[in-house]
Amino acid sequence: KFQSQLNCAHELLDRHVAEGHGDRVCIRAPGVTWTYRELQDKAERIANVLVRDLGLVPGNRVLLRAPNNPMLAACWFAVMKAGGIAVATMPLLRAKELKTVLDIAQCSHALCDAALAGELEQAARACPQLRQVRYFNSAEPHGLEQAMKRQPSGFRNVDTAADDTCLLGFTSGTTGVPKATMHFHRDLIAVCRCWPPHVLRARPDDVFIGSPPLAFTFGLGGLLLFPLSIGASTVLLEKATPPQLLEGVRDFGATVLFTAPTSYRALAPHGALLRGTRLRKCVSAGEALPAATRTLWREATGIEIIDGIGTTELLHIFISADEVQARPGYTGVAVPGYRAEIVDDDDQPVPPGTVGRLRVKGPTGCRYLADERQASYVRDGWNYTGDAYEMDAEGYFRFHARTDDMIISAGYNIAAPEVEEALLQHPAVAECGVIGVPDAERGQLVKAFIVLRPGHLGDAAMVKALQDFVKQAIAPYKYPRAMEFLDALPRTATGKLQRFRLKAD
Ligand code: 3SK
Repeated sequence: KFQSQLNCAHELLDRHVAEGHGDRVCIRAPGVTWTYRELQDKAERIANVLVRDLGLVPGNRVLLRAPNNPMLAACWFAVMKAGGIAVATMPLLRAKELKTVLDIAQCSHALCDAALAGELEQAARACPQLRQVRYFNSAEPHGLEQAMKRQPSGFRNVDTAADDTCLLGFTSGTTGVPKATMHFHRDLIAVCRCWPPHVLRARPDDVFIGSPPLAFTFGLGGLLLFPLSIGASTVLLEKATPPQLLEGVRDFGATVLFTAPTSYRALAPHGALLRGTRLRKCVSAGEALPAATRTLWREATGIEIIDGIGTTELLHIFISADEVQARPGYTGVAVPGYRAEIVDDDDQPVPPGTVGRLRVKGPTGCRYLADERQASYVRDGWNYTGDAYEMDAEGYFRFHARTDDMIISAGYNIAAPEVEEALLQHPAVAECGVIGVPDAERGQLVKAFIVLRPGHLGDAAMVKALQDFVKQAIAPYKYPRAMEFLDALPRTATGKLQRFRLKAD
């Protein structure tokens, strides 16, 4: 059987050096600037450590654990070059969660930032398959940097097939049971050739920055694959809270920002500070972008957000709209290269304007590693994302809910995010999450969990004010009949609201 050969490290990194752009700035972080040649040099030394010192053979799985920093990027490329499979993990994972990942992925090697050693050491004791662990960003004699010094620069990339797996992306989903999604070398190149050139349209002189971890495929694409695929530069911040992002955009002259709606909302009051900076493109994904947040951001900064929806299963964004196409309340249209449809419960396409299940087909797709949920995610070549959407006659897609976030109350279908969006327009509301709770009379009752902005009180008067507000904003039957005030909402490490935890409480 003919197999085309492709190693994504060549396309994303080595090619730039070979084409004479080795001196271009590739990665920046506070106190660090690496050119493309420097990143290649580090990645090749690490690849040599992996193969010569640690006995890695192609196909071995390597757990990567670090906040977003240059050494994490170098380790990631080293694994690609050596023909390994990168298993990137969220920095906040605890030992128990790490053990689950190590077991599902059957990792034989791990490269970990020394600052995050504790939980990995604990997990490793219960994972005999994990044979080799090395720590970086430390001066200790057995650290990765010391081992790199003993290795030559220069490494002949393993001649991987285009459809060899190179990445296991973990998705906790909203249910909390993790699944590993397998991606090939060619998938990583495919996502660089679909959304970025058609929607983002960045340039080699762009400077990317953002908050999503490289362990989340939204962050991997936005902060590593996409900038490097066009020879641009990326800023990796270990901590990217809203104030740190603001500072980062200004200090590094960032031009392209990737973050989530919650972060745009928190940044918006300081948006005026971004006027006069080089920032020109702002991308939102990870959860639905409320129309109110889009407006808030445009008014504060003058920049129209590029919204998009992707999934870890499909690797990156497949529905999106650029600044000109953007329509408030709509995610956008199918990204060139992908097809998207709305179907009913029998998998039959529905007419425009009808809410149904979103299914998507394209150059990337879901391949769960040994997980029976594959059969329900992929049917007849279509990926069923688990989102309820509607498409209008012009092919614009409007998000309604996760299919399991639909609340059915007294016969009405109520999309939790729609109620959340209405609540978020009230000046006292900082964050909110809406779920359906069992109710004898109505089947389900709409319940809102609310985090108030400082200076507001969660008393009976506030409940009434918010209920009246929602009744004015959307169909009155959708108003939250139950309400609870919290200090914070449960979110995943990537910032997604965990409605299942609100349901469990
Ligand atoms: O959640 C999303 O919208 C997303 C976007 C890009 C890549 C991955 C994901 C999950």
